[in-house]
Amino acid sequence: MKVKSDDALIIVDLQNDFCQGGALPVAGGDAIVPGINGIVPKFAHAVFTRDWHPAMHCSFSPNPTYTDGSWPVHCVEGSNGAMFHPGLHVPASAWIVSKATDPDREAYSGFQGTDLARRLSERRINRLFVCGLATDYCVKSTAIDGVERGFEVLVLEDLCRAVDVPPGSGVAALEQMRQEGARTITSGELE
Ligand code: VGL
Ligand code: ZN
Repeated sequence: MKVKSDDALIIVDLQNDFCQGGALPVAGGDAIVPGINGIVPKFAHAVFTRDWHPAMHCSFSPNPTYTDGSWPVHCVEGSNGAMFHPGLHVPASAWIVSKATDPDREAYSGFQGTDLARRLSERRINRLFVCGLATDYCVKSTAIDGVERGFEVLVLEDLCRAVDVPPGSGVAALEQMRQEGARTITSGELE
């Protein structure tokens, strides 16, 4: 599959807190970094989203269950945990989208409460290739939101990892994305 000039790559939340040693580690999160670095140069447009919470975010709990939307404190704006993984190559031309910045509102999708949609249409983007963390939360939500907003969405299955609580939610998320109209592909299919 050829990458075209009106395609955008969306790299979701490849941040320290979602990787090994972080506050909310996603198993295998670090392992997708080299693969992502390998495909970023194929795209004329690369969007890096980041979870960017205020210190008192509504999703934070001292006893998080994960499944009810409560999480340990993570990705506090400006903190080391909120920084992109140190191995991730973020080009100077990359565009960074901060989300879930409102203390009272959760936002898993990169479109929610951001100018992502407007900027994609300004640049006449038609297809979105989505990868990153986590498959069952922010990747899923961003991909489905993209479909609903009229984009053709392709999820790079091998370059995503899931929280997977409860177990199986990663696989279920991929299935749900397909049902909602996204395609799942692997990075090896990209020319
Ligand atoms: C995410 C849980 C809480 C994600 C963000 O990036 O998938 N998951 N906040
Ligand atoms: Zn979060």
